[in-house]
Amino acid sequence: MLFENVVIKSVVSVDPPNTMSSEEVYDRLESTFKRLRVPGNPLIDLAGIQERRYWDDGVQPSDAATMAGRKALQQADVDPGRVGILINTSVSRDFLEPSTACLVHNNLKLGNTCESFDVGNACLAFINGMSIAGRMLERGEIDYALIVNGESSREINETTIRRLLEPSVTRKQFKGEFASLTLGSGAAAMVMTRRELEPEGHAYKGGVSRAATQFNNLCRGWNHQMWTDTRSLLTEGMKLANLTYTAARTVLGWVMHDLDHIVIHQVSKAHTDSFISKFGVDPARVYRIFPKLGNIGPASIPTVLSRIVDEGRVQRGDKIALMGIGSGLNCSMAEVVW
Ligand code: MYA
Repeated sequence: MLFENVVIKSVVSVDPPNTMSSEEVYDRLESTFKRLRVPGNPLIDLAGIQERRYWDDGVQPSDAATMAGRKALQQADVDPGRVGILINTSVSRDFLEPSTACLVHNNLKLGNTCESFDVGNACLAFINGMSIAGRMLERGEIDYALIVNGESSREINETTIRRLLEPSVTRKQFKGEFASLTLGSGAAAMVMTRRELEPEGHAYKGGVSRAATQFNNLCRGWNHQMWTDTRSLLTEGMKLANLTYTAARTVLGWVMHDLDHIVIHQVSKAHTDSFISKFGVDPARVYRIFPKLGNIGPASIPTVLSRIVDEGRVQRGDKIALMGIGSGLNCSMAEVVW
């Protein structure tokens, strides 16, 4: 769906304070790497992930999402009482119920007229959250929307390392669980509103989505374990991205070289290089956070957006493509004009 009256007021990210390097992961798994004759350190050499970050003990996904939400509201200078919808988009969650959004809503002291809920769609949920909020704003149902995300990967990183240390682990199992070692923690948030309330806001034009749910078995995760068919995911993900881009060309009128910044979901070096070569993109327009943060799921797109803005890379009027893809498979592409 396309929007004429929806703008972004602020976009922020919060990095966890602690670091786990891929050298450390290698050292802890050295016996398995050697026994399975894995050459080098694939986390660095193939995935391009040097480190990932994690929160202090006891910090829950809702706490991380709250930190980001508070920062976004402060940066937007918006009274929390005017927020009409809070959408939490985290894969990680404190409980099965209540929703993580309820916890964030209470932490931020949002009003009793502010609706809140979680949207779950693997790594794509933040863009889905923006799209839902955009529809409500465009219709004039609400004044301000807050989209939040808080991911915590420590538990799955640790349980995967412990499991892969078992002497019975085969090469097949190692490959199937490799992606879990690329996951990292992070948090991000965005305040969106209507153009008439914030004429200086940055236009969110909306976008297009495509699905290929016949591939819902390529990456399946639980709290303690995730299994991924990395090769098929890359192949089928790239095909779906191509299909979605074709729709974006028609609906949004995109021409790749007219896009000033291409903000893609951050998976790995293999995925980013493959995307750049298949789509013929100028690599300088594709900012990368995966080397330092790993794959932080839905937080990755708003985190990249906040980084390029904070580092002064974005000029007023720049065209920014947001390209998200999530296990399942679903893909969305949306445009922001800064
Ligand atoms: S789900 C999370 C997805 N995350 C990952 O897949 C983790 C990161 N993966 C990678 O970096 C690559 O897939 C790797 C393979 C490097 C693993 N374990 O030609 P190949 C080795 C360990 O098949 P590639 C999500 O985010 C092995 O030595 N090592 O390699 C949702 C092998 O040699 P051999 C492995 O497929 C969205 C060598 O690599 C593994 O190019 C995702 C070459 O093998 C393994 N599993 O890379 C959507 N596999 O075979 C994706 C191979 O001789 C679409 N090796 O042993 C992305 C679209 C981009 C963004 C677009 C936005 C719209």
